[in-house]
Amino acid sequence: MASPKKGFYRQEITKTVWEVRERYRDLQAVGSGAYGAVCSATDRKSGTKVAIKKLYRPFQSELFAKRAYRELRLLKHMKHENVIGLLDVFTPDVSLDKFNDFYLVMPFMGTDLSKIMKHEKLTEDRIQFLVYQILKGLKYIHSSGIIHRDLKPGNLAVNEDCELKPRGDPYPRARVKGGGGSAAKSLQHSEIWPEQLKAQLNCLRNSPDGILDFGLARHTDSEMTGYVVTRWYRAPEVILNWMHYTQTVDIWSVGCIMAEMITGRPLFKGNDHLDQLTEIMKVTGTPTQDFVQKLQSQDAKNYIKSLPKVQKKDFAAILKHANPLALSLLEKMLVLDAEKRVTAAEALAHPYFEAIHDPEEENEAEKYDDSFDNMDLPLEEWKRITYKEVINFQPPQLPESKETAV
Ligand code: N61
Repeated sequence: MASPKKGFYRQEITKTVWEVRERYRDLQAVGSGAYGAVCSATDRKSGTKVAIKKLYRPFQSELFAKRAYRELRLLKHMKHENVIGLLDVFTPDVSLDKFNDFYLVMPFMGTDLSKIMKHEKLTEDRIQFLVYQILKGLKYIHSSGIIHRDLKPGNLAVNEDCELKPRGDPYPRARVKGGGGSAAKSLQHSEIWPEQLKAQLNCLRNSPDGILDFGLARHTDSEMTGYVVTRWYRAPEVILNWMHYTQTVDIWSVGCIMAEMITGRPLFKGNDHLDQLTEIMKVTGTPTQDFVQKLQSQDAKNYIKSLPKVQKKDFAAILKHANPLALSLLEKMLVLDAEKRVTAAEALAHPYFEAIHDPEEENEAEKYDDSFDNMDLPLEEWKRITYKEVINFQPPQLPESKETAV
């Protein structure tokens, strides 16, 4: 094996060779899955903790290569504080001819919403703040033309920024006392712990045994079958393949996540696809005639028409003691008819967020060109365009104060 490229070093981590830039130190395995592995590391240049993803043999087939290219392009496009983005991408290979591996560097996210919800009951003001940030991230993603499709608590990283942690206290969040949830408290809270509350949308898949799987691989049918978290946050039109879906599938997921933040329990825990639809309709009521007409599938139409009629329930009856403005927002997100659901941009302007809503923070993205998604290119072509993207990557500007000499 040739010696490492200048400025790179080599080490073995869980039976794989990692060859990374010298600025990244203290690599530690965080998880691995079918498509890659992730390590945490310290970035000596910025002094921050980062996550480095190494894709598993990205050019072993056209399919793997396309998936790798897609993840790189998506992550490169995302430049928003509530959406996972790229700090760096590099290859230890010296030329296109030798190009076989590349590494993606992202800000390290310490935990995710599913873990947080397991351990503690979220206070009213944290719920408001987190949902606001999720919606900001979603407005940004949607404005670029991308649909997330798989939003769930395990896909919402919550940053525990070490720099803001008071010394000697590993769990500063636990010290945040909440309660009543007045608007004034929300503001106070966000001023004290802005980073701890930062939610970021990503595509991290965390299976029950802690094995991570990432990226764009679609869930398999078996992963979506039975009593499984992977399906509980899915919009009804996705679960049952009712129609071509739109961006508001993600709004449905946010509604489910928000309800769970309030009660501490998943809202629609179906045992299987149809049971889940029954659970959903116990809340939304069986659909109206004009909705049934919109369905593309005749089978779906017949099935829905055959269901016993159920009245819509008031969210106040399901989520007792919840803030009336939170209920009003939920009523607008958890609408069976996708065309009638609020958009992320509309939801941000809802009175529930009045105290923290800042239109200047709610920016939009440039359009994302996904035309390659419908292309079948030869392996060498995927490799060439991926290499080009790696080489022409421009790192985000670091704040002056954080830059330290290596
Ligand atoms: O999140 C991704 N990939 C990703 C994100 C997205 C959108 C949200 C823009 C839609 N699409 N894709 C493909 N990858 C990823 C996530 C987590 C991860 C590695 C890669 O591992 C960690 C990241 C940070 N901290 C700890 C682990």
